[in-house]
Amino acid sequence: MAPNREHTLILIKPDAVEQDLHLTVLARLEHTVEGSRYVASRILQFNPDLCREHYSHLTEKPFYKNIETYMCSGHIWAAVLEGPHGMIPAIREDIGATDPTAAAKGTIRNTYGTKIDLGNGEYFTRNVVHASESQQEAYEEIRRLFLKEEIQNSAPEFAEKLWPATE
Ligand code: IDP
Ligand code: MG
Repeated sequence: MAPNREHTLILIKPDAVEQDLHLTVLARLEHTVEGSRYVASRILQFNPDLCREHYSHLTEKPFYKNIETYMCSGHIWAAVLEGPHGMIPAIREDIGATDPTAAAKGTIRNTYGTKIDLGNGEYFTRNVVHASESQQEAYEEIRRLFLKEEIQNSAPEFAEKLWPATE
Protein backbone atom coordinates (compact mmCIF):
# COMPACT_ATOMS: atom_id res chain seq x y z
CA MET A 1 0.00 0.00 0.00
CA ALA A 2 1.43 3.37 -0.96
CA PRO A 3 2.34 5.40 2.14
CA ASN A 4 -0.16 7.98 3.36
CA ARG A 5 -3.20 6.35 1.76
CA GLU A 6 -6.35 6.96 3.83
CA HIS A 7 -9.49 4.83 3.99
CA THR A 8 -12.98 5.83 5.01
CA LEU A 9 -16.37 4.20 5.31
CA ILE A 10 -19.23 5.78 3.40
CA LEU A 11 -22.79 4.74 4.24
CA ILE A 12 -25.61 5.91 2.02
CA LYS A 13 -28.45 5.94 4.54
CA PRO A 14 -31.97 4.54 3.93
CA ASP A 15 -33.57 7.90 3.02
CA ALA A 16 -31.06 8.38 0.19
CA VAL A 17 -31.33 4.80 -1.11
CA GLU A 18 -35.13 5.16 -1.12
CA GLN A 19 -34.83 8.31 -3.24
CA ASP A 20 -32.37 6.64 -5.63
CA LEU A 21 -29.63 9.05 -4.61
CA HIS A 22 -27.01 6.42 -3.81
CA LEU A 23 -25.22 6.49 -7.16
CA THR A 24 -25.28 10.28 -7.29
CA VAL A 25 -23.75 10.61 -3.83
CA LEU A 26 -21.21 7.81 -4.30
CA ALA A 27 -20.05 9.27 -7.63
CA ARG A 28 -19.70 12.73 -6.11
CA LEU A 29 -17.64 11.47 -3.17
CA GLU A 30 -15.31 9.54 -5.45
CA HIS A 31 -14.42 12.88 -7.05
CA THR A 32 -14.25 15.03 -3.91
CA VAL A 33 -10.52 14.35 -3.69
CA GLU A 34 -8.53 13.56 -6.82
CA GLY A 35 -6.93 10.15 -6.72
CA SER A 36 -9.67 8.43 -4.69
CA ARG A 37 -11.24 5.11 -5.63
CA TYR A 38 -13.70 2.64 -4.14
CA VAL A 39 -12.15 -0.62 -3.06
CA ALA A 40 -15.39 -2.34 -1.92
CA SER A 41 -19.10 -1.68 -1.81
CA ARG A 42 -22.26 -3.54 -1.07
CA ILE A 43 -25.83 -3.14 0.03
CA LEU A 44 -26.71 -4.11 3.58
CA GLN A 45 -29.37 -3.68 6.23
CA PHE A 46 -28.78 -2.48 9.79
CA ASN A 47 -30.48 -4.27 12.67
CA PRO A 48 -30.71 -2.79 16.21
CA ASP A 49 -27.56 -4.62 17.44
CA LEU A 50 -25.45 -3.48 14.50
CA CYS A 51 -26.81 0.07 14.82
CA ARG A 52 -25.88 0.13 18.52
CA GLU A 53 -22.31 -0.90 17.67
CA HIS A 54 -21.94 1.60 14.84
CA TYR A 55 -23.37 4.46 16.92
CA SER A 56 -22.06 3.32 20.33
CA HIS A 57 -21.13 6.96 21.15
CA LEU A 58 -24.82 7.94 20.96
CA THR A 59 -26.77 5.11 22.63
CA GLU A 60 -27.29 7.12 25.85
CA LYS A 61 -28.71 10.14 24.00
CA PRO A 62 -32.46 10.83 24.29
CA PHE A 63 -32.79 10.77 20.49
CA TYR A 64 -31.00 7.43 20.04
CA LYS A 65 -34.21 5.46 19.41
CA ASN A 66 -34.97 7.77 16.47
CA ILE A 67 -31.56 7.04 14.95
CA GLU A 68 -32.17 3.30 15.31
CA THR A 69 -35.59 3.52 13.66
CA TYR A 70 -34.12 5.58 10.82
CA MET A 71 -31.02 3.46 10.21
CA CYS A 72 -32.95 0.16 10.35
CA SER A 73 -35.77 1.39 8.09
CA GLY A 74 -34.35 0.22 4.77
CA HIS A 75 -31.31 -0.66 2.74
CA ILE A 76 -27.95 1.05 3.16
CA TRP A 77 -25.14 1.19 0.58
CA ALA A 78 -21.80 0.73 2.26
CA ALA A 79 -18.58 1.61 0.46
CA VAL A 80 -14.90 1.78 1.34
CA LEU A 81 -13.17 4.76 -0.22
CA GLU A 82 -9.38 4.90 -0.53
CA GLY A 83 -7.61 8.17 -1.23
CA PRO A 84 -4.64 10.42 -0.53
CA HIS A 85 -3.67 11.97 2.80
CA GLY A 86 -6.33 14.49 3.84
CA MET A 87 -9.22 12.66 2.18
CA ILE A 88 -11.08 11.96 5.46
CA PRO A 89 -11.57 15.62 6.49
CA ALA A 90 -12.24 16.63 2.86
CA ILE A 91 -15.05 14.07 2.60
CA ARG A 92 -16.47 15.24 5.94
CA GLU A 93 -16.47 18.81 4.64
CA ASP A 94 -18.24 17.79 1.43
CA ILE A 95 -21.00 15.91 3.29
CA GLY A 96 -21.54 18.86 5.68
CA ALA A 97 -22.58 19.18 9.32
CA THR A 98 -24.78 16.59 11.06
CA ASP A 99 -27.79 18.95 11.08
CA PRO A 100 -28.62 19.56 7.38
CA THR A 101 -29.89 23.07 8.07
CA ALA A 102 -26.59 23.94 9.77
CA ALA A 103 -24.55 22.33 6.98
CA ALA A 104 -22.92 24.71 4.51
CA LYS A 105 -24.82 25.47 1.32
CA GLY A 106 -23.97 23.05 -1.48
CA THR A 107 -22.91 20.25 0.86
CA ILE A 108 -24.58 16.88 0.38
CA ARG A 109 -26.52 17.01 3.65
CA ASN A 110 -27.65 20.59 3.07
CA THR A 111 -28.79 19.72 -0.47
CA TYR A 112 -30.58 16.42 0.17
CA GLY A 113 -31.06 16.12 3.95
CA THR A 114 -34.15 16.81 6.03
CA LYS A 115 -34.63 17.96 9.61
CA ILE A 116 -37.64 17.82 11.88
CA ASP A 117 -37.62 20.06 14.96
CA LEU A 118 -38.96 18.18 17.96
CA GLY A 119 -39.76 21.41 19.80
CA ASN A 120 -37.65 21.00 22.96
CA GLY A 121 -34.41 22.12 21.31
CA GLU A 122 -33.97 18.62 19.93
CA TYR A 123 -34.28 17.53 16.34
CA PHE A 124 -34.57 14.46 14.19
CA THR A 125 -32.70 14.30 10.93
CA ARG A 126 -32.47 12.12 7.86
CA ASN A 127 -29.08 13.28 6.71
CA VAL A 128 -28.37 11.06 3.71
CA VAL A 129 -24.84 9.90 4.35
CA HIS A 130 -22.30 8.76 6.92
CA ALA A 131 -18.55 9.22 6.56
CA SER A 132 -15.98 8.22 9.16
CA GLU A 133 -14.60 11.05 11.31
CA SER A 134 -11.06 9.65 11.69
CA GLN A 135 -8.82 6.92 10.32
CA GLN A 136 -9.22 4.92 13.54
CA GLU A 137 -13.03 5.17 13.40
CA ALA A 138 -12.94 4.08 9.74
CA TYR A 139 -10.86 0.99 10.50
CA GLU A 140 -13.29 -0.11 13.22
CA GLU A 141 -16.33 0.52 11.04
CA ILE A 142 -14.91 -1.21 7.96
CA ARG A 143 -13.85 -4.24 10.00
CA ARG A 144 -17.38 -4.50 11.38
CA LEU A 145 -19.19 -4.31 8.04
CA PHE A 146 -16.90 -6.01 5.52
CA LEU A 147 -15.06 -9.28 5.19
CA LYS A 148 -11.40 -9.49 4.25
CA GLU A 149 -12.41 -11.43 1.12
CA GLU A 150 -14.45 -8.45 -0.10
CA ILE A 151 -11.43 -6.15 -0.06
CA GLN A 152 -8.35 -8.22 -0.68
CA ASN A 153 -8.61 -8.41 -4.47
CA SER A 154 -8.85 -4.65 -4.96
CA ALA A 155 -6.68 -3.55 -2.01
CA PRO A 156 -4.60 -6.50 -0.76
CA GLU A 157 -2.25 -4.54 1.52
CA PHE A 158 -5.09 -2.66 3.16
CA ALA A 159 -6.99 -5.93 3.72
CA GLU A 160 -3.86 -7.40 5.31
CA LYS A 161 -3.53 -4.37 7.58
CA LEU A 162 -7.13 -4.65 8.85
CA TRP A 163 -7.16 -8.44 9.12
CA PRO A 164 -3.58 -9.59 9.66
CA ALA A 165 -3.05 -13.22 8.73
CA THR A 166 -2.51 -15.40 11.80
CA GLU A 167 0.14 -18.07 11.64
P1 IDP B 1 -22.02 12.59 12.04
O1 IDP B 1 -22.97 11.66 11.31
O2 IDP B 1 -22.01 13.96 11.44
O3 IDP B 1 -20.63 12.01 12.20
P2 IDP B 1 -22.56 11.90 14.82
O4 IDP B 1 -22.48 12.82 16.00
O5 IDP B 1 -21.54 10.82 14.70
O6 IDP B 1 -22.61 12.82 13.52
O7 IDP B 1 -24.01 11.27 14.86
C1 IDP B 1 -24.35 10.16 14.06
C2 IDP B 1 -25.75 10.32 13.51
O8 IDP B 1 -26.68 10.38 14.60
C3 IDP B 1 -25.98 11.61 12.74
O9 IDP B 1 -25.58 11.54 11.39
C4 IDP B 1 -27.48 11.77 12.85
O10 IDP B 1 -28.15 10.87 11.98
C5 IDP B 1 -27.70 11.33 14.29
N1 IDP B 1 -27.59 12.44 15.25
C6 IDP B 1 -26.46 12.92 15.83
N2 IDP B 1 -26.72 13.96 16.66
C7 IDP B 1 -28.06 14.13 16.60
C8 IDP B 1 -28.95 15.06 17.25
O11 IDP B 1 -28.56 15.93 18.05
N3 IDP B 1 -30.29 14.92 16.95
C9 IDP B 1 -30.73 13.98 16.09
N4 IDP B 1 -29.93 13.09 15.45
C10 IDP B 1 -28.61 13.17 15.71
MG1 MG C 1 -20.01 10.42 13.35
